[in-house]
Amino acid sequence: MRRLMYEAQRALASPVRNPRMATVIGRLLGAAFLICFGTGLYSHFLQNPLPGMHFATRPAYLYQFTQGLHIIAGIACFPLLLAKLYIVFPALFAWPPVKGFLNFLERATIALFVGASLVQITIGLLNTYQWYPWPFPFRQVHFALGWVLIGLLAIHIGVKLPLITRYWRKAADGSEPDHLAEAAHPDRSKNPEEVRLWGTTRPGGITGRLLDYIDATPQKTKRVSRRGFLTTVAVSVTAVVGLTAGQTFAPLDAANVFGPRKKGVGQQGVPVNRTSKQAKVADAAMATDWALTLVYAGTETTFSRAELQAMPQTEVRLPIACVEGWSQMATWRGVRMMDLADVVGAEAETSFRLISLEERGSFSKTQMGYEYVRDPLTLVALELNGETLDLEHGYPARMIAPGRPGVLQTKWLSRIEAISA
Ligand SMILES: Nc1nc2c(c(=O)[nH]1)N[C@H]1C(S)=C(S)[C@@H](COP(=O)(O)O)O[C@H]1N2
Ligand SMILES: [Mo]
Repeated sequence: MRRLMYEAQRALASPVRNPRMATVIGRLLGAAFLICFGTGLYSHFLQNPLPGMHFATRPAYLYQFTQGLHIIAGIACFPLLLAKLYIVFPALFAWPPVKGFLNFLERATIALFVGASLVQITIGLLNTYQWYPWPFPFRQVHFALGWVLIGLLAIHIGVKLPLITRYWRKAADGSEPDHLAEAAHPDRSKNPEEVRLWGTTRPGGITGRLLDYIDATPQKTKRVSRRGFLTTVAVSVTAVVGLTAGQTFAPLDAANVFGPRKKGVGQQGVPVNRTSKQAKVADAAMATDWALTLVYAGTETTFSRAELQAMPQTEVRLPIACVEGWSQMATWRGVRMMDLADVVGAEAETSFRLISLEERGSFSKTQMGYEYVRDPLTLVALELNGETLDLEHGYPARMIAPGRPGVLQTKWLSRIEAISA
């Protein structure tokens, strides 16, 4: 077995399978993980703020930017993670598989790390397509796994720190170290003990034929040069990012082949995530007696649509920036939220609860911190792109505010209640 494993490693040896390459790809992957974690936390706390948390409302595209980055970095992880696994693949054939307790812990955390990473980026990607082929709640699991991954990343970096620091820079003479290949080729190893131990004669019979097979198949992989490998990784990352980033980054829209949403597609040129049918609001939204109720200090004030239209109207350019990574800029017109707050006499630091006509659904009730209430760009919108708001975009009235995730831009508004501090 030992010999078989050794031969497997030898056969898999390649110029790209070395610790320098593992470090180069590893730090890109590490950076992508950190970006995903940071932007993910930001998105999470916007939706579930801890008591006393407040957020920047500007720039207005802040969330479009952070969440776009989250999805782009997450998508880039696919080729990067595959590249990393390709590089360290021969380590699977180390024999004995564990050399003591610490080594066991190290290998177990790596196994967990790889598994959890694959699950995380896969469910994240499927979520952008609104496809949930699993029985658990996506957000909670994605959030929890994020913490698990950051912990495992810290352990992994800690354990590999000596290697990482050693191979952080290119060797002084410009050559790339060939650590794994060296270890796998006894004839090239500097350790004579290793050479003597492994010898060169092959066993016969089945084992021998298996070795012949292993030795013959990876001929192609052996020829993978470092430059070719890095080019492949770079092209793959550029391709997967370039072909999806257009869903949030307008200049790349034409190349948006795989991104689940296209700009300009949908009623009034804006994509729709949840339809009036799915939300079961069509009847209530089209009812002639619809009115928006504001509740402050126990007093209810109602505004019919005509009354809202009679108030001063403001036009703003703000994006819908969905947590699922797509975003779309649009022109909205309606009543400033701060004007409504003033009409009912709300104090400057009053936050509100936004309640939709939609009766079920996790976004039928959301909260709006006073920093958004008091931002002059925050509107109870009545018009979109120069027309009366379409039913699918929240008719009779919907909330639109700068720097917030799409899920908090409540459609089909019904009530706006002050949250007593
Ligand atoms: N009441 C209600 N409002 C909602 C939603 C919802 O499910 N119910 N979906 C939100 C989500 S996830 C997004 S991205 C935006 C999309 O707005 P649009 O359909 O006008 O593009 O609406 C938000 N407002
Ligand atoms: Mo969304």
